[in-house]
Amino acid sequence: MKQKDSFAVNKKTEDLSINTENPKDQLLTSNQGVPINDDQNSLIAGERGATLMEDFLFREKMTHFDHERIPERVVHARGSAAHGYFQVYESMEKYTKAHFLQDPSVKTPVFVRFSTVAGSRGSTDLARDVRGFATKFYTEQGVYDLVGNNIPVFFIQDAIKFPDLVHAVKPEPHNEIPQAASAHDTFWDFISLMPESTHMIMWLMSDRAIPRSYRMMEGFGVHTFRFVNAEGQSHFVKFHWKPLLGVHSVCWDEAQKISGKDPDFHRRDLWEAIESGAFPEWELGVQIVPEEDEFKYEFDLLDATKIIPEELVPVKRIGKLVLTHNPDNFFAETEQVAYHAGNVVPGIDFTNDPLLQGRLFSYTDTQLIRLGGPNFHEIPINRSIAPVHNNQRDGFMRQTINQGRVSYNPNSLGGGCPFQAGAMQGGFKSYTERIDGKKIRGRSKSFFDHFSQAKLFYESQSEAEKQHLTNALRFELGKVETIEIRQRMVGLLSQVNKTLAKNVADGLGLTVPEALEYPINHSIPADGNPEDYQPVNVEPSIKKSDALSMANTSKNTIKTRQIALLAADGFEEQSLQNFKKALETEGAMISVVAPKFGTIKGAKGIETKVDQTLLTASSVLFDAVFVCGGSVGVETLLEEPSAVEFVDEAFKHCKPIATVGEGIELLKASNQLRKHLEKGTVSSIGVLVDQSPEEFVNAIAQHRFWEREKKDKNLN
Ligand code: HDE
Repeated sequence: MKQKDSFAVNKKTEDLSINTENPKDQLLTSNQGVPINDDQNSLIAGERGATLMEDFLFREKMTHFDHERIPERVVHARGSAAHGYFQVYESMEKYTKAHFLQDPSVKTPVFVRFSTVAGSRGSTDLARDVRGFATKFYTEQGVYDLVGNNIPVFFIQDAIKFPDLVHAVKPEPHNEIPQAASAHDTFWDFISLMPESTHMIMWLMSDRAIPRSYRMMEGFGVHTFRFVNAEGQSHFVKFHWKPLLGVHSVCWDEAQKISGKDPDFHRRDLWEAIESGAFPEWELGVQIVPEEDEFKYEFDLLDATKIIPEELVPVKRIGKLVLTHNPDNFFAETEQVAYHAGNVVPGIDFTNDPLLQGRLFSYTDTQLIRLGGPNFHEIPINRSIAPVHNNQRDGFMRQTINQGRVSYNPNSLGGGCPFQAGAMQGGFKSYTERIDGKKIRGRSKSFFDHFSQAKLFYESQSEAEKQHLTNALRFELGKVETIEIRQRMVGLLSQVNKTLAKNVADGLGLTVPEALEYPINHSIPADGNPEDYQPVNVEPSIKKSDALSMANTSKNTIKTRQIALLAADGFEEQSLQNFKKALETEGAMISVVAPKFGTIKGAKGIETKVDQTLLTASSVLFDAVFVCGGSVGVETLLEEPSAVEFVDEAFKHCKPIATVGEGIELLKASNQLRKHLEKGTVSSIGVLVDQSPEEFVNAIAQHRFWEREKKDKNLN
């Protein structure tokens, strides 16, 4: 009786499946709908007796629980997703008949899942890894999936090597070590024998592989696809996602620390941005190449280890993706969503890229086991919003109750339904590509240039980026125990850039081979002649591409940046208010960080709520830090080693730091900061003493001041 009363009073519920208006719907039931009287105790034989087999409620609950997990994805197991929409800017009818790319007034619903590749479901977000960027468009012509990554090229050219690649990068099979990391022997053993992976390795060792946020990374369709218009004409197309917040990364030392402080850093960042109404946005970009230009370039459009430099074919921005709401249920949506590189709609088609062709098989195949049978398209998150009519029937977990006796075509009993869709009804027709060839196992010679774009990438990086890339290789190869593998990698790197190879070799205590011999390509058939499989030297038509360096990304906003305001009792109120207001006006997220929770009292007695303590917060979780003035407050902070560490680490990670008045004393408590303060050149490297909030806003928009590393070599 008592319980009933409290239930009646507390009518508010977060469980949206419960109808709070209908008392019957508020009752706990079994899966058969039988109301449950006692969900606290098992049915037992006497007060201290054994549980009875008859307890069908216990059995049902426990059996369901025992089966609550499904196999995780074999790759991309760890991910986070959100709902939103896509809207095209202007009709693309010249190139494609895809409906969702025609009408600028149409908002196509989407579900986007971001992921790391190698780690398990419970692994850290900040692993050095490729990020998946998969978009499901629920179009009126059916589901279109753009299943991309945040790196525009791939490790291998032929899908048949994918299981080898994944076996090599996953934890080693004898001891399941290491988790979510490529820094181990089997990965680099494989890579050192696969020259075609060199370009991808440049990207993977760059800071692109440790993004600041999912919201601040680019996405790429990787392969060349086709647009097909209503006249049946085809254009080659490469897809890009361009984040409106710019492309930004953290540094490696920071990434490793974030993995401990908050392994859900990216997941939380995405979730919180959307909850706060700061909806993540990307523009869809396309590089379009006319059919007649197929052989115009020094690389093969079908080779997924190559980009089309933006200087050769500019990226045209054709529409916007906005993520507007978080999933209601992680399992039902993020875990059960099934993307497929082969889910295309009329107007979008494939090319013969052998990597893409292999993917067309793999996705459904893996989902059959992961989602338990052939009906996973009926799971709500995977359902098409366009009506589905066909003669497929039955199978595990079938939801649709098909009526009638006709499940074949042609039929007369069903009036011939469902009819095939002709051109007028938008039926999908594959592009009628001319194919002339012999059946072979092999690879086109046009795929044999493995280094020119790796060079292009490296040469296009800023000095800081080159340094990070070098250090990443020194770290990763430093974790490799087999010296021969390290040596082989140095040999491969020497094909890209001699300084890079030398700097990596130095760190490993090795030397670069004098003669630049081509590395042996072991990816050849049993009776193949190694001579025929050597990489070929191609002179790239572009030597440097600005689009490849994150240093050239847009730096005009501090929206959603996390800023810590370090303060303690006795802080100076006016400047804290001024900075807080200026930062919030620009859309930054502010946390007052103090020695303990509750409120802190300013010098004039004004109280401010504390959001984080020095124990729960850490500098690596923020983009910038402001140290409040006020002698008493600063004295207190100086007594807290973690407050000193906070600014010291923020400086080390090249983050903007600002302070006013006595706050400078906390900065001086950091050895490295003091040295720079004494030299008096700090504002050029993002340390702002007694400057305006506006200056601080400008500094935060720069993201990082990597120049600091030039002065302190051993920082990243
Ligand atoms: Fe995938 N990939 N992949 N992949 N991939 C999967 O499908 C595969 C490749 C990508 O958030 C799997 O349902 C092969 C390139 C993303 O659910 C699997 C090859 C690109 C996701 C699979 C590739 C991707 C996957 C594992 C080489 C960028 C996560 C679970 C031929 C263009 C999607 C699943 C999500 C997932 C196979 C290479 C992107 C096994 C065989 C290149 C973003 O089917």
